[in-house]
Amino acid sequence: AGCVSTLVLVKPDAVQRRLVGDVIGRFERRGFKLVAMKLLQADRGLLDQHYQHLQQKPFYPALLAYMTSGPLVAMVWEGYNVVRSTRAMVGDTDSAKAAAGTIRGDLSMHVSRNVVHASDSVETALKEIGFWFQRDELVAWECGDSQYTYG
Ligand code: YYY
Ligand code: MG
Repeated sequence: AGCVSTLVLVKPDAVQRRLVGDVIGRFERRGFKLVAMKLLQADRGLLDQHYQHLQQKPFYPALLAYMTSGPLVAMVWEGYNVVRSTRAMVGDTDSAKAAAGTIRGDLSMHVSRNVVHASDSVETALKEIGFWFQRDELVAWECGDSQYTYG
């Protein structure tokens, strides 16, 4: 809880399908503050760090191929309870089980092409932001609307 940050990746399928704006728009409209963003081609070393806990899974080679298949957009979003709230907005890992209204439930059919990543805990978020961003890429700025989004 509290005002924290989370890592969101708009995965290569979403970039190819021109869904970047849709995904960003959802987090913007929710009221979260964008503090870092870049388009990049991820390499294996970065993904091995990011998906450290999945390296022994049978689907890992396919996941790596997918995640390196084209550019993705990495972002850091900040706001009240942002880790938990973005996970709720993203929906179930398995797109077929993701509720309508969630990003995966609206924009994706299958677990292997599930459009977005969002950190799953505050501790994971801190680690993941460190994998994807340098400190000086995070921009500190004041939201003009903060008194209307926090209460
Ligand atoms: O955090 P989240 O993305 O919802 O799921 P994870 O369990 O961390 O798995 C990361 C990533 O791995 C998932 O978004 C798709 C892929 N994956 C897969 O391709 N097949 C599976 N059976 C499980 C996960
Ligand atoms: Mg995860």
